[in-house]
Amino acid sequence: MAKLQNRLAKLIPEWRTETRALVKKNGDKKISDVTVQQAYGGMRGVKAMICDTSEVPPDVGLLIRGTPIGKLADKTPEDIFYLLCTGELPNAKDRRALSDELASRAAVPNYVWKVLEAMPKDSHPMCMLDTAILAMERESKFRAAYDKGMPKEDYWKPMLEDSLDLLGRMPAIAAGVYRMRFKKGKRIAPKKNLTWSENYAHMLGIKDPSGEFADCMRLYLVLHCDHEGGNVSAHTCHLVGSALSDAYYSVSAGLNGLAGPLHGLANQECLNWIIQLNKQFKGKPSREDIRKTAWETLNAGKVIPGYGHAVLRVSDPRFVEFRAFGMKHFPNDPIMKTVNDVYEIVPEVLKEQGKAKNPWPNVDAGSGALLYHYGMKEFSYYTVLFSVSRAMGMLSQLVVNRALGSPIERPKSVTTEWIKKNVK
Ligand code: HAX
Repeated sequence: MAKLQNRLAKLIPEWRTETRALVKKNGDKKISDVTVQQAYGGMRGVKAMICDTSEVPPDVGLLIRGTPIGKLADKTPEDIFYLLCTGELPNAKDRRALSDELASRAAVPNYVWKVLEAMPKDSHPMCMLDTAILAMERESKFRAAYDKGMPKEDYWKPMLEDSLDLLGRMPAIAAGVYRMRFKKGKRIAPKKNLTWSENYAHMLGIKDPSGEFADCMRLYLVLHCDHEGGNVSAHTCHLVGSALSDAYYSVSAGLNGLAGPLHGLANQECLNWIIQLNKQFKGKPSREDIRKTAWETLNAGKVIPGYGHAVLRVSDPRFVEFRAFGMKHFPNDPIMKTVNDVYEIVPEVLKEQGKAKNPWPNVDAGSGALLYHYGMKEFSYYTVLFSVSRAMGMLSQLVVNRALGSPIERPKSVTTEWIKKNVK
Protein backbone atom coordinates (compact mmCIF):
# COMPACT_ATOMS: atom_id res chain seq x y z
CA MET A 1 0.00 0.00 0.00
CA ALA A 2 1.13 3.58 -0.43
CA LYS A 3 0.14 7.17 0.02
CA LEU A 4 -3.08 7.91 -1.89
CA GLN A 5 -1.44 10.06 -4.58
CA ASN A 6 1.28 7.47 -5.25
CA ARG A 7 -1.11 4.56 -5.26
CA LEU A 8 -3.35 6.30 -7.79
CA ALA A 9 -0.36 7.16 -9.97
CA LYS A 10 0.36 3.43 -10.13
CA LEU A 11 -3.24 2.31 -10.69
CA ILE A 12 -4.47 4.87 -13.20
CA PRO A 13 -2.37 3.71 -16.18
CA GLU A 14 -3.68 0.17 -15.56
CA TRP A 15 -7.30 1.41 -15.50
CA ARG A 16 -6.75 3.36 -18.69
CA THR A 17 -5.32 0.37 -20.52
CA GLU A 18 -8.15 -1.83 -19.29
CA THR A 19 -10.99 0.55 -20.22
CA ARG A 20 -9.50 1.41 -23.62
CA ALA A 21 -9.24 -2.28 -24.45
CA LEU A 22 -12.77 -2.91 -23.20
CA VAL A 23 -14.25 -0.15 -25.34
CA LYS A 24 -12.15 -1.17 -28.35
CA LYS A 25 -13.29 -4.78 -28.14
CA ASN A 26 -16.92 -4.24 -27.12
CA GLY A 27 -17.71 -0.67 -28.13
CA ASP A 28 -20.72 -1.62 -30.25
CA LYS A 29 -22.30 -4.05 -27.75
CA LYS A 30 -25.64 -2.98 -26.26
CA ILE A 31 -26.07 -2.63 -22.48
CA SER A 32 -29.51 -1.02 -22.36
CA ASP A 33 -32.69 -0.32 -24.28
CA VAL A 34 -34.75 2.74 -23.45
CA THR A 35 -38.53 2.67 -23.38
CA VAL A 36 -40.90 5.60 -23.67
CA GLN A 37 -41.84 4.98 -20.03
CA GLN A 38 -38.18 5.38 -19.02
CA ALA A 39 -37.68 8.52 -21.10
CA TYR A 40 -40.66 10.19 -19.39
CA GLY A 41 -39.99 8.47 -16.07
CA GLY A 42 -36.69 9.90 -14.89
CA MET A 43 -34.57 7.37 -16.84
CA ARG A 44 -35.06 4.71 -14.17
CA GLY A 45 -33.00 1.63 -14.91
CA VAL A 46 -31.34 3.02 -18.04
CA LYS A 47 -27.72 1.86 -18.01
CA ALA A 48 -25.95 4.77 -19.63
CA MET A 49 -23.04 5.79 -17.45
CA ILE A 50 -20.04 4.29 -15.68
CA CYS A 51 -19.30 4.63 -11.98
CA ASP A 52 -16.51 2.49 -10.52
CA THR A 53 -16.50 3.79 -6.94
CA SER A 54 -19.68 2.02 -5.86
CA GLU A 55 -22.78 0.20 -7.08
CA VAL A 56 -26.25 -0.49 -5.74
CA PRO A 57 -27.64 -3.89 -6.71
CA PRO A 58 -31.38 -3.46 -6.01
CA ASP A 59 -31.63 -6.63 -3.92
CA VAL A 60 -28.44 -6.07 -1.90
CA GLY A 61 -27.83 -2.37 -1.47
CA LEU A 62 -24.65 -0.35 -1.47
CA LEU A 63 -21.33 -1.98 -2.35
CA ILE A 64 -18.26 0.20 -2.08
CA ARG A 65 -15.81 -1.08 -4.68
CA GLY A 66 -17.50 -4.46 -4.34
CA THR A 67 -17.65 -4.63 -0.52
CA PRO A 68 -21.08 -4.46 1.17
CA ILE A 69 -21.38 -1.27 3.18
CA GLY A 70 -22.39 -3.29 6.26
CA LYS A 71 -18.93 -4.88 6.24
CA LEU A 72 -17.34 -1.43 6.30
CA ALA A 73 -19.41 -0.08 9.18
CA ASP A 74 -16.48 -0.22 11.60
CA LYS A 75 -14.14 1.73 9.30
CA THR A 76 -13.17 5.40 9.33
CA PRO A 77 -14.05 7.90 6.59
CA GLU A 78 -10.34 7.99 5.69
CA ASP A 79 -10.50 4.25 4.98
CA ILE A 80 -13.56 4.82 2.87
CA PHE A 81 -12.18 7.70 0.80
CA TYR A 82 -9.02 5.71 0.08
CA LEU A 83 -11.15 2.71 -0.87
CA LEU A 84 -13.44 4.78 -3.09
CA CYS A 85 -10.48 6.27 -4.94
CA THR A 86 -8.32 3.18 -5.32
CA GLY A 87 -10.45 0.09 -4.72
CA GLU A 88 -8.22 -0.85 -1.77
CA LEU A 89 -8.41 -0.28 1.97
CA PRO A 90 -5.35 1.54 3.31
CA ASN A 91 -3.07 0.05 5.93
CA ALA A 92 -2.78 1.85 9.28
CA LYS A 93 0.16 3.97 8.14
CA ASP A 94 -1.55 5.19 4.98
CA ARG A 95 -4.80 5.84 6.82
CA ARG A 96 -2.89 7.99 9.28
CA ALA A 97 -1.11 9.75 6.41
CA LEU A 98 -4.45 10.58 4.81
CA SER A 99 -5.81 11.81 8.16
CA ASP A 100 -2.77 14.07 8.57
CA GLU A 101 -3.04 15.25 4.99
CA LEU A 102 -6.70 16.25 5.47
CA ALA A 103 -5.88 17.92 8.79
CA SER A 104 -3.07 19.91 7.16
CA ARG A 105 -5.59 21.30 4.67
CA ALA A 106 -8.33 22.12 7.20
CA ALA A 107 -7.84 25.89 7.49
CA VAL A 108 -10.85 27.74 6.08
CA PRO A 109 -10.07 31.07 4.39
CA ASN A 110 -11.47 34.01 6.31
CA TYR A 111 -13.47 35.33 3.36
CA VAL A 112 -15.65 32.21 3.54
CA TRP A 113 -16.84 33.19 7.01
CA LYS A 114 -17.48 36.74 5.80
CA VAL A 115 -19.61 35.45 2.93
CA LEU A 116 -21.59 33.26 5.35
CA GLU A 117 -21.98 36.07 7.86
CA ALA A 118 -23.39 38.31 5.12
CA MET A 119 -26.15 35.83 4.30
CA PRO A 120 -29.67 36.26 5.74
CA LYS A 121 -29.84 34.67 9.20
CA ASP A 122 -32.62 32.32 8.17
CA SER A 123 -30.73 30.89 5.18
CA HIS A 124 -31.00 27.12 4.91
CA PRO A 125 -27.84 25.42 6.23
CA MET A 126 -27.53 23.60 2.90
CA CYS A 127 -27.56 26.90 1.03
CA MET A 128 -24.85 28.16 3.40
CA LEU A 129 -22.69 25.07 2.85
CA ASP A 130 -23.05 25.16 -0.93
CA THR A 131 -22.35 28.89 -1.04
CA ALA A 132 -19.20 28.44 1.06
CA ILE A 133 -17.94 25.74 -1.30
CA LEU A 134 -18.66 27.81 -4.38
CA ALA A 135 -17.01 30.87 -2.84
CA MET A 136 -13.73 28.92 -2.61
CA GLU A 137 -13.67 28.18 -6.34
CA ARG A 138 -10.99 30.84 -6.84
CA GLU A 139 -8.60 28.45 -5.08
CA SER A 140 -9.03 25.61 -7.51
CA LYS A 141 -5.69 24.05 -8.41
CA PHE A 142 -7.36 22.29 -11.31
CA ARG A 143 -8.55 25.54 -12.84
CA ALA A 144 -5.13 27.18 -12.31
CA ALA A 145 -3.32 24.26 -13.95
CA TYR A 146 -5.86 24.10 -16.79
CA ASP A 147 -5.46 27.81 -17.47
CA LYS A 148 -1.69 27.35 -17.64
CA GLY A 149 -2.15 24.42 -19.99
CA MET A 150 -1.67 20.86 -18.79
CA PRO A 151 -1.84 17.55 -20.64
CA LYS A 152 -5.11 15.67 -20.37
CA GLU A 153 -3.52 12.66 -18.69
CA ASP A 154 -2.54 14.89 -15.75
CA TYR A 155 -6.05 16.27 -15.11
CA TRP A 156 -6.62 13.90 -12.21
CA LYS A 157 -3.66 15.23 -10.23
CA PRO A 158 -4.90 18.78 -9.52
CA MET A 159 -8.43 17.32 -9.26
CA LEU A 160 -7.16 15.14 -6.41
CA GLU A 161 -5.45 18.17 -4.87
CA ASP A 162 -8.73 20.12 -4.99
CA SER A 163 -10.54 17.10 -3.57
CA LEU A 164 -8.19 16.84 -0.59
CA ASP A 165 -8.38 20.60 0.00
CA LEU A 166 -12.14 20.57 -0.10
CA LEU A 167 -12.49 17.45 2.04
CA GLY A 168 -9.97 18.85 4.51
CA ARG A 169 -12.02 22.00 4.94
CA MET A 170 -15.51 20.57 4.86
CA PRO A 171 -15.80 19.55 8.53
CA ALA A 172 -14.72 23.01 9.70
CA ILE A 173 -17.07 24.74 7.27
CA ALA A 174 -19.97 22.45 8.11
CA ALA A 175 -19.37 22.81 11.86
CA GLY A 176 -19.02 26.58 11.41
CA VAL A 177 -22.38 26.66 9.60
CA TYR A 178 -23.95 24.76 12.50
CA ARG A 179 -22.62 27.08 15.17
CA MET A 180 -23.37 30.26 13.22
CA ARG A 181 -26.82 29.33 11.90
CA PHE A 182 -28.08 28.00 15.24
CA LYS A 183 -26.35 30.52 17.49
CA LYS A 184 -24.21 27.98 19.30
CA GLY A 185 -21.42 30.43 20.08
CA LYS A 186 -17.96 30.88 18.62
CA ARG A 187 -16.47 28.48 16.14
CA ILE A 188 -14.36 25.73 17.69
CA ALA A 189 -10.85 25.17 16.34
CA PRO A 190 -9.86 21.69 15.17
CA LYS A 191 -7.54 19.63 17.40
CA LYS A 192 -4.31 18.05 16.28
CA ASN A 193 -4.22 14.26 16.22
CA LEU A 194 -7.96 13.81 15.81
CA THR A 195 -9.25 12.00 12.74
CA TRP A 196 -11.41 13.73 10.14
CA SER A 197 -14.68 12.63 11.73
CA GLU A 198 -13.48 13.09 15.31
CA ASN A 199 -12.56 16.66 14.49
CA TYR A 200 -15.95 17.28 12.89
CA ALA A 201 -17.68 15.96 16.02
CA HIS A 202 -15.38 18.08 18.18
CA MET A 203 -15.97 21.29 16.16
CA LEU A 204 -19.75 20.88 16.28
CA GLY A 205 -19.46 21.30 20.05
CA ILE A 206 -21.98 18.64 21.08
CA LYS A 207 -21.27 17.39 24.62
CA ASP A 208 -19.69 13.97 24.26
CA PRO A 209 -18.02 12.75 27.46
CA SER A 210 -18.12 9.09 26.41
CA GLY A 211 -17.03 9.61 22.79
CA GLU A 212 -20.25 7.91 21.65
CA PHE A 213 -21.38 10.89 19.57
CA ALA A 214 -18.00 10.94 17.79
CA ASP A 215 -18.48 7.27 16.99
CA CYS A 216 -21.97 8.00 15.71
CA MET A 217 -20.49 10.69 13.45
CA ARG A 218 -17.87 8.26 12.20
CA LEU A 219 -20.60 5.82 11.29
CA TYR A 220 -22.76 8.56 9.78
CA LEU A 221 -19.91 9.76 7.56
CA VAL A 222 -19.02 6.21 6.50
CA LEU A 223 -22.55 5.13 5.62
CA HIS A 224 -23.53 8.16 3.50
CA CYS A 225 -20.33 8.25 1.45
CA ASP A 226 -21.50 7.22 -2.03
CA HIS A 227 -24.44 5.57 -3.79
CA GLU A 228 -23.28 4.82 -7.35
CA GLY A 229 -23.39 7.34 -10.18
CA GLY A 230 -26.99 8.02 -11.19
CA ASN A 231 -28.52 9.55 -8.05
CA VAL A 232 -29.30 13.25 -8.32
CA SER A 233 -26.27 14.58 -6.44
CA ALA A 234 -23.68 12.21 -7.90
CA HIS A 235 -25.03 12.60 -11.39
CA THR A 236 -25.21 16.39 -11.13
CA CYS A 237 -21.63 16.53 -9.87
CA HIS A 238 -20.50 14.23 -12.65
CA LEU A 239 -22.37 16.19 -15.32
CA VAL A 240 -21.00 19.56 -14.21
CA GLY A 241 -17.52 18.04 -13.84
CA SER A 242 -17.74 16.58 -17.33
CA ALA A 243 -17.56 20.12 -18.71
CA LEU A 244 -14.16 20.27 -16.92
CA SER A 245 -15.64 22.49 -14.25
CA ASP A 246 -13.50 22.08 -11.15
CA ALA A 247 -14.34 20.33 -7.89
CA TYR A 248 -15.77 23.45 -6.21
CA TYR A 249 -18.27 24.07 -9.02
CA SER A 250 -19.12 20.40 -9.36
CA VAL A 251 -19.56 19.47 -5.70
CA SER A 252 -21.51 22.62 -4.91
CA ALA A 253 -23.85 21.79 -7.80
CA GLY A 254 -24.21 18.18 -6.67
CA LEU A 255 -25.05 19.24 -3.14
CA ASN A 256 -27.73 21.61 -4.42
CA GLY A 257 -29.40 18.45 -5.67
CA LEU A 258 -28.88 16.68 -2.36
CA ALA A 259 -30.81 19.55 -0.76
CA GLY A 260 -34.06 18.42 -2.42
CA PRO A 261 -36.79 16.75 -0.31
CA LEU A 262 -36.90 13.66 -2.50
CA HIS A 263 -33.15 13.17 -2.00
CA GLY A 264 -30.97 14.18 0.96
CA LEU A 265 -33.50 16.46 2.62
CA ALA A 266 -35.67 13.42 3.34
CA ASN A 267 -33.75 12.80 6.58
CA GLN A 268 -34.94 16.15 7.93
CA GLU A 269 -38.50 15.41 6.83
CA CYS A 270 -38.40 11.88 8.15
CA LEU A 271 -37.44 12.81 11.69
CA ASN A 272 -40.05 15.53 11.62
CA TRP A 273 -42.67 12.94 10.69
CA ILE A 274 -41.58 10.69 13.57
CA ILE A 275 -41.56 13.53 16.09
CA GLN A 276 -45.02 14.74 15.08
CA LEU A 277 -46.22 11.18 15.48
CA ASN A 278 -44.77 10.99 19.00
CA LYS A 279 -46.19 14.39 19.90
CA GLN A 280 -49.64 13.50 18.68
CA PHE A 281 -49.71 10.25 20.65
CA LYS A 282 -47.94 11.46 23.80
CA GLY A 283 -44.63 9.76 23.08
CA LYS A 284 -46.10 6.29 22.65
CA PRO A 285 -47.89 5.81 19.34
CA SER A 286 -49.44 2.36 19.12
CA ARG A 287 -49.11 0.23 15.99
CA GLU A 288 -52.65 1.29 15.08
CA ASP A 289 -51.76 4.99 15.55
CA ILE A 290 -48.79 4.56 13.23
CA ARG A 291 -50.84 2.75 10.62
CA LYS A 292 -53.55 5.45 10.75
CA THR A 293 -51.02 8.30 10.49
CA ALA A 294 -49.24 6.61 7.57
CA TRP A 295 -52.55 6.33 5.72
CA GLU A 296 -53.37 9.97 6.52
CA THR A 297 -50.04 11.02 4.99
CA LEU A 298 -50.70 8.97 1.85
CA ASN A 299 -54.31 10.13 1.57
CA ALA A 300 -53.12 13.74 1.79
CA GLY A 301 -51.12 13.03 -1.39
CA LYS A 302 -47.77 13.12 0.44
CA VAL A 303 -44.93 10.64 0.53
CA ILE A 304 -43.79 8.92 3.72
CA PRO A 305 -40.25 10.22 4.06
CA GLY A 306 -37.51 7.68 4.59
CA TYR A 307 -39.34 4.94 2.67
CA GLY A 308 -39.07 3.90 -0.97
CA HIS A 309 -36.15 4.15 -3.33
CA ALA A 310 -35.53 4.63 -7.02
CA VAL A 311 -33.15 1.66 -7.19
CA LEU A 312 -33.27 -0.38 -3.96
CA ARG A 313 -35.78 -3.17 -3.46
CA VAL A 314 -34.75 -4.23 0.06
CA SER A 315 -34.29 -2.52 3.42
CA ASP A 316 -31.37 -0.20 2.90
CA PRO A 317 -28.30 -1.75 4.58
CA ARG A 318 -27.35 1.73 5.75
CA PHE A 319 -30.66 1.94 7.64
CA VAL A 320 -29.92 -1.50 9.07
CA GLU A 321 -26.58 -0.23 10.45
CA PHE A 322 -28.07 2.96 11.89
CA ARG A 323 -30.86 0.99 13.52
CA ALA A 324 -28.34 -1.46 14.99
CA PHE A 325 -26.31 1.43 16.42
CA GLY A 326 -29.40 3.04 17.98
CA MET A 327 -30.72 -0.23 19.38
CA LYS A 328 -27.30 -1.01 20.86
CA HIS A 329 -26.73 2.35 22.53
CA PHE A 330 -30.20 3.67 23.39
CA PRO A 331 -32.95 1.11 22.81
CA ASN A 332 -35.31 2.90 25.22
CA ASP A 333 -35.12 6.30 23.56
CA PRO A 334 -38.74 7.11 22.58
CA ILE A 335 -37.78 8.39 19.11
CA MET A 336 -35.68 5.30 18.43
CA LYS A 337 -38.56 3.12 19.59
CA THR A 338 -40.91 4.84 17.18
CA VAL A 339 -38.39 4.53 14.32
CA ASN A 340 -38.35 0.84 15.07
CA ASP A 341 -42.14 0.51 15.21
CA VAL A 342 -42.56 2.56 12.03
CA TYR A 343 -40.16 0.13 10.34
CA GLU A 344 -42.53 -2.70 11.24
CA ILE A 345 -45.69 -0.93 10.03
CA VAL A 346 -44.98 1.45 7.14
CA PRO A 347 -43.77 -1.19 4.66
CA GLU A 348 -47.07 -3.04 5.21
CA VAL A 349 -49.02 0.16 4.56
CA LEU A 350 -47.04 0.99 1.43
CA LYS A 351 -47.54 -2.56 0.18
CA GLU A 352 -51.30 -2.26 0.79
CA GLN A 353 -51.37 1.03 -1.09
CA GLY A 354 -49.47 -0.66 -3.89
CA LYS A 355 -47.86 2.38 -5.50
CA ALA A 356 -44.28 2.48 -4.23
CA LYS A 357 -42.08 -0.08 -5.99
CA ASN A 358 -40.01 -0.36 -2.84
CA PRO A 359 -41.90 -0.24 0.47
CA TRP A 360 -38.73 -0.60 2.56
CA PRO A 361 -36.80 2.03 4.53
CA ASN A 362 -33.97 3.96 2.91
CA VAL A 363 -30.95 5.55 4.60
CA ASP A 364 -32.98 8.53 5.81
CA ALA A 365 -35.50 6.54 7.85
CA GLY A 366 -33.36 6.23 10.96
CA SER A 367 -30.31 8.48 10.77
CA GLY A 368 -32.05 11.54 12.24
CA ALA A 369 -33.06 9.61 15.37
CA LEU A 370 -29.40 9.11 16.21
CA LEU A 371 -28.53 12.77 15.85
CA TYR A 372 -31.59 13.78 17.85
CA HIS A 373 -30.62 11.45 20.65
CA TYR A 374 -27.23 13.14 21.01
CA GLY A 375 -28.86 16.56 21.25
CA MET A 376 -28.56 17.73 17.68
CA LYS A 377 -32.15 18.84 17.25
CA GLU A 378 -31.85 21.21 14.32
CA PHE A 379 -33.38 19.09 11.57
CA SER A 380 -32.55 21.49 8.80
CA TYR A 381 -28.88 20.80 9.51
CA TYR A 382 -29.05 17.05 8.91
CA THR A 383 -28.49 17.21 5.17
CA VAL A 384 -25.26 19.12 5.81
CA LEU A 385 -23.91 16.11 7.69
CA PHE A 386 -24.99 13.93 4.79
CA SER A 387 -23.18 16.32 2.44
CA VAL A 388 -19.87 16.15 4.27
CA SER A 389 -19.94 12.41 3.81
CA ARG A 390 -21.29 12.41 0.26
CA ALA A 391 -18.50 14.78 -0.78
CA MET A 392 -16.20 11.74 -0.50
CA GLY A 393 -18.20 9.92 -3.14
CA MET A 394 -18.56 12.89 -5.43
CA LEU A 395 -14.89 13.82 -5.23
CA SER A 396 -13.62 10.27 -5.71
CA GLN A 397 -15.89 9.96 -8.75
CA LEU A 398 -14.49 13.22 -10.14
CA VAL A 399 -10.91 11.99 -9.66
CA VAL A 400 -11.64 8.66 -11.33
CA ASN A 401 -13.47 10.33 -14.21
CA ARG A 402 -10.60 12.74 -14.80
CA ALA A 403 -8.20 9.79 -14.66
CA LEU A 404 -10.18 7.94 -17.30
CA GLY A 405 -10.58 11.04 -19.44
CA SER A 406 -14.40 10.85 -19.33
CA PRO A 407 -15.85 13.12 -22.01
CA ILE A 408 -18.40 15.88 -21.63
CA GLU A 409 -21.81 14.31 -21.00
CA ARG A 410 -24.46 15.10 -23.57
CA PRO A 411 -27.35 12.66 -23.98
CA LYS A 412 -29.85 13.27 -26.76
CA SER A 413 -33.27 14.57 -25.83
CA VAL A 414 -36.33 14.18 -28.06
CA THR A 415 -39.60 16.07 -28.21
CA THR A 416 -43.06 14.68 -27.51
CA GLU A 417 -43.75 15.21 -31.23
CA TRP A 418 -40.73 13.00 -32.02
CA ILE A 419 -42.09 10.29 -29.73
CA LYS A 420 -45.51 10.49 -31.39
CA LYS A 421 -44.00 10.21 -34.86
CA ASN A 422 -41.42 7.55 -34.13
CA VAL A 423 -43.15 5.22 -31.69
CA LYS A 424 -45.89 3.10 -33.01
N1 HAX B 1 -44.52 7.28 0.23
C1 HAX B 1 -45.58 7.42 -0.59
N2 HAX B 1 -45.55 7.19 -1.90
C2 HAX B 1 -44.38 6.73 -2.40
C3 HAX B 1 -43.26 6.52 -1.60
C4 HAX B 1 -43.34 6.83 -0.23
N3 HAX B 1 -42.33 6.71 0.60
N4 HAX B 1 -42.26 6.07 -2.39
C5 HAX B 1 -42.75 6.01 -3.64
N5 HAX B 1 -44.04 6.42 -3.64
C6 HAX B 1 -44.91 6.61 -4.80
C7 HAX B 1 -44.28 7.62 -5.73
O1 HAX B 1 -44.53 8.97 -5.29
C8 HAX B 1 -44.97 7.30 -7.04
O2 HAX B 1 -46.25 7.86 -7.00
P1 HAX B 1 -46.94 8.46 -8.33
O3 HAX B 1 -47.09 7.28 -9.24
O4 HAX B 1 -48.23 8.98 -7.83
O5 HAX B 1 -46.02 9.49 -8.86
C9 HAX B 1 -45.09 5.78 -6.95
O6 HAX B 1 -44.99 5.45 -5.56
C10 HAX B 1 -43.99 5.04 -7.70
O7 HAX B 1 -42.76 5.54 -7.26
P2 HAX B 1 -41.45 4.60 -7.26
O8 HAX B 1 -41.16 4.23 -8.68
O9 HAX B 1 -41.60 3.51 -6.28
O10 HAX B 1 -40.36 5.59 -6.68
P3 HAX B 1 -39.52 6.67 -7.47
O11 HAX B 1 -38.32 5.99 -8.03
O12 HAX B 1 -40.33 7.47 -8.38
O13 HAX B 1 -39.08 7.64 -6.28
C11 HAX B 1 -38.29 8.20 -4.14
C12 HAX B 1 -38.12 7.26 -5.34
C13 HAX B 1 -37.14 7.95 -3.17
C14 HAX B 1 -38.21 9.65 -4.62
C15 HAX B 1 -39.65 7.90 -3.46
O14 HAX B 1 -39.66 6.58 -2.96
C16 HAX B 1 -39.98 8.86 -2.35
O15 HAX B 1 -40.50 9.96 -2.62
N6 HAX B 1 -39.67 8.48 -1.05
C17 HAX B 1 -39.90 9.37 0.06
C18 HAX B 1 -38.81 10.42 0.12
C19 HAX B 1 -37.50 9.81 0.53
O16 HAX B 1 -37.40 9.06 1.48
N7 HAX B 1 -36.42 10.18 -0.19
C20 HAX B 1 -35.06 9.74 0.12
C21 HAX B 1 -34.56 8.65 -0.80
C22 HAX B 1 -33.16 8.23 -0.47
C23 HAX B 1 -32.22 9.30 -0.84
O17 HAX B 1 -31.99 9.64 -1.97
N8 HAX B 1 -31.64 9.92 0.13
O18 HAX B 1 -30.83 10.91 -0.12
